[in-house]
Amino acid sequence: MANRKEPGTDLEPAAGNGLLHRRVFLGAGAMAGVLGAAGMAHAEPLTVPEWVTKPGKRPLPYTQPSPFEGKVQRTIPDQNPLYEPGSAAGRTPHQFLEGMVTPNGLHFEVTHNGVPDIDPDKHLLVIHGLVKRPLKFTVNSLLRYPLTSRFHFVECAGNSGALYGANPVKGTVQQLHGLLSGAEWTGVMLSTLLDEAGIDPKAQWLLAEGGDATGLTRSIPLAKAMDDVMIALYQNGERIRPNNGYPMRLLVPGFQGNMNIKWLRRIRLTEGPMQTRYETSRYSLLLADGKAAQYKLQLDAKSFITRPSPGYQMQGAGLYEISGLAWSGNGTVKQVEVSADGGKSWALAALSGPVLPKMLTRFRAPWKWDGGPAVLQSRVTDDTGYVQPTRDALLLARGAKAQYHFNGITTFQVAAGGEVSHVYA
Ligand SMILES: Nc1nc2c(c(=O)[nH]1)N[C@H]1C(S)=C(S)[C@@H](COP(=O)(O)O)O[C@H]1N2
Ligand SMILES: [Mo]
Repeated sequence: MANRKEPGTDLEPAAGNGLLHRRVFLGAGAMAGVLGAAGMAHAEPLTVPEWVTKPGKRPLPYTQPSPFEGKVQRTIPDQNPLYEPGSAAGRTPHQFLEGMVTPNGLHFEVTHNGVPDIDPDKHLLVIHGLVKRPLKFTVNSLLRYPLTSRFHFVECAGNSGALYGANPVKGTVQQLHGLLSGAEWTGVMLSTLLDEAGIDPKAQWLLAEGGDATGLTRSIPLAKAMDDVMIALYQNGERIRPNNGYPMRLLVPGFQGNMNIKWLRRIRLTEGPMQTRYETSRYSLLLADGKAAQYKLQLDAKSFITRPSPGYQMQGAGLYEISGLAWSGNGTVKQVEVSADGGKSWALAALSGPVLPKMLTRFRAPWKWDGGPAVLQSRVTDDTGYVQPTRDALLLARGAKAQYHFNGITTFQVAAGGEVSHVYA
């Protein structure tokens, strides 16, 4: 380095209110200065903790997280009496997680009529409608096809819907944005099976149906199905869990979570969309004039900070790492900016790779908190050039009736005492 400074002084400002250049993450010399900010001086002899003095426990056949991590749980609200029995949402605790992959036990869940108890040996998937040869598959016959593994997020179109509300919800990122998870999915590309069935040239859409009590059905454009839709059998290396669609689910990367049909039992090729309940009265974007936007299926780029976030208590002025998630249903995260002064100035965050299309991307930014009030925001730009809008801009464009697809900027206020809360900018 040409103009080398003493460790600890190499903290170049990148934006207002203490945001530092992401360069501090690169290079050992610079890191030494950064680590010095949080490391505690050590002088006394090392003591022997109790657990070092005796043999530990025998291993378990299927392990669980440490009991000391007991607070890291999905939140499951009580049954809403207005909805079908078994209707439930489980939200991912992003405030406690790191990296880009959600552990299977913490993957969010939206289930409209309970989780069916499916015997994989009795489950059938049928492909019919506008095809030359209707086909049926068992789990075992599907497993004989070439498998593909891809990392993709799933996000409910209702995720973050509370941010359309007039008053900011005083909640954690789990409450605000927990209907979102990311995983490595392995399965058979739907195009492989459709090619085998032989597509009738009249087919432009397909209907996918779930094998649960609600028989959830959604229409999917055939072009999307032929592009990157997968029949997923594995989630992060193990068979998909019952609540996420065991033994097989549809994965429709970047599109509304609701289209990722769990417990998939039927695909019917059609000329047009079928206007099912879940694409008309629900999960459609209601415009200001009361009409629904037809087929806004892709989820636009979005990001939020996971740390520090509400529930997190700052431990005094000094160096912190801001960490968060960014993603786009339209492509790949190009850049993430963070602000500590409510959007007046922005610093580029470092993207912690791999940065993959239609997958969560972890971003990080160094921040020297001066102990005073700060207003934290993140803003993603994807590779289509789309920039995440402010909440005000989104509300203006969407009108007063919108419920779904909220992707505006989230704002967290850090009070002088170090308490973090969700606010509107
Ligand atoms: N068959 C069926 N598929 C379904 C659902 C359902 O209730 N039944 N819920 C949908 C909704 S609304 C969402 S957001 C996603 C959530 O996927 P996950 O539960 O694996 O996170 O599954 C979708 N697929
Ligand atoms: Mo959903």
